Amino acid sequence: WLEFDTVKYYTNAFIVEDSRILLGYKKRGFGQDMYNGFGGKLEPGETAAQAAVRELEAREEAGIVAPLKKCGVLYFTSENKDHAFYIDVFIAKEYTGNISETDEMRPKWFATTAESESADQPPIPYSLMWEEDIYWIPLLLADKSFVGRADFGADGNMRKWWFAETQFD
Ligand code: 6OG
Repeated sequence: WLEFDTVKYYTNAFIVEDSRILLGYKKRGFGQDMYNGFGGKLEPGETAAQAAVRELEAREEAGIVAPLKKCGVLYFTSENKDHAFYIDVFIAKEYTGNISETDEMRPKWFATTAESESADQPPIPYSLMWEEDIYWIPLLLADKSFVGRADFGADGNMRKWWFAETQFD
């Protein structure tokens, strides 16, 4: 059983179109060399929705403007961390702006249907993503809302997890 003094609050945003999803290859920091959505830690005085917009719009990450809707709540613990992670997940089904690489993230589109796969647009690379993503990304793609929790051991592997569909509004 793990106890944590602090929970750090993060956002994670995904752009999902009819047959593709935008992910970013993280070039540095936490989750380096893995694909993920675009997000980060809330700043003091900020709401999660504001932080999610800032992470996209302020060009800190992929330089994108998109109408975001909250679609998930995730909670993670790790035996290697002295804090737990609380993450609000956001989805946008359209965007404006040029998707561009930054110091932190290299964006790339992935196919969400077999028909839309191509050399440029491979299937979602679950083996290069956080281990629990495969449990909730399918709900995100199906336009469902979800909550879930995963607990990671000191070896970095997931020990226990639980994910469920829910409704926010
Ligand atoms: P920065 O350190 O870049 O914010 N994050 C996770 N995302 C997934 N899919 N699975 C996890 O399982 C995660 N733990 C953290 C939250 C880190 C970014 O990584 C996300 C943020 O979007 C353990 O500022």
